[in-house]
Amino acid sequence: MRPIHLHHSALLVVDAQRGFTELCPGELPVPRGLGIVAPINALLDLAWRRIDASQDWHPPDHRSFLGRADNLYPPHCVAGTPGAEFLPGLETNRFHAVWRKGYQRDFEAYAVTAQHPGMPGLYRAEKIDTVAVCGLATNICCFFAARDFARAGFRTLIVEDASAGIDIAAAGLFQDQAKKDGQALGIEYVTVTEVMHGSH
Ligand code: VGL
Ligand code: ZN
Repeated sequence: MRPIHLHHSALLVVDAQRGFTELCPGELPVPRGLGIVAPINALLDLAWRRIDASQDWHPPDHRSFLGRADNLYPPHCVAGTPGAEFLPGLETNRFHAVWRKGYQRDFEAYAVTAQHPGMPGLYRAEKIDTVAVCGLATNICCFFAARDFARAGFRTLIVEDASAGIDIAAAGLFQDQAKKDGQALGIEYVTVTEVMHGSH
């Protein structure tokens, strides 16, 4: 991995929420979702120029929910409920900003950049050229955010062992396909160890 200059880099922690883990089995549990807490905390220790987090934050009748327009997922990460809270043990005090998304009933926002399209411009204005993405789910909300930053011209990495993925056949979202698409876009798939030893 080419070295990362932390002074010009942002860490983006995507949807590290209880509703995407076995803590909320009726929501949208991602296998090994709880296993990402320690690796994300290790990343949070580094001297990133910015640390942003996204938070899936749905109304109770969001279009993605079963029985609604998209009919894809059980209700998950409903605003103000336990499933919407960040993972226990996650060092959320390290977050500089939390970007909520998916809060409009009729608008799905897998990518935080779909809900907040000004983010790449903000990063550019702050002289950030590199974005490291981690969280849940690797092949869905992490992937789509990473894709948007890569398309906007940022060096973009997905830290795989600080993320966990899930295949959702009904939505046509698969882990191996997302990684192929990501690599074709130039997204670098890296490990926490590589970031820790390859950044300054
Ligand atoms: C996500 C499906 C629905 C995610 C969010 O964070 O990957 N996936 N809402
Ligand atoms: Zn959602």
